[in-house]
Amino acid sequence: MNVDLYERIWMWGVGLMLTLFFGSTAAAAFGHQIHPPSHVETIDPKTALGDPRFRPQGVSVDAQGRVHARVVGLMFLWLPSEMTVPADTPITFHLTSADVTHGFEIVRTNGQAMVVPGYISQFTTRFPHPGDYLIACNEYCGVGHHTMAAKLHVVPRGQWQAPTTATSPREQGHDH
Ligand SMILES: [Cu+2]
Repeated sequence: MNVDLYERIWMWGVGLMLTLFFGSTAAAAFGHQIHPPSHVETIDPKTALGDPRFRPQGVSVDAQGRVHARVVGLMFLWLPSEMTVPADTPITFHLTSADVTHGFEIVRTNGQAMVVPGYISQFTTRFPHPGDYLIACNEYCGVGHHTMAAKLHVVPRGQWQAPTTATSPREQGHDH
């Protein structure tokens, strides 16, 4: 088949661009674990603080040994205001808001998600470097917005102690 030279150049050019675009998306997803946070699970913001999916708030370990961090945002604080997680371990964050939209940002990491009332934002990330990280609110939420902050302590994996939470047998079946 005779394809004009210019047409052939364009076809190869388009092919190269598409490879580049899909390749960079794949590299971000599989190489750097950068995934868009999910917002599919719903929750009633009025009862978010007492919702079994957010009890206990803070860091917990599930039956499979995975580490979860459950955080509720409300004007003008993150609950809990302090968390300790192990370095180099996948941490799944579950976030929701009890009032307005907030922005959960673990400064200087790729941990970031919009926190929308009525929805549970979820993302999984790992922190290679131990240290103290600031969790800020990056979505203007009212007069006290600038004070809305929390602390994340990332400690070497060997030094981390899984929190022992007093979970009653009644609540154990509700862990998602
Ligand atoms: Cu805010």
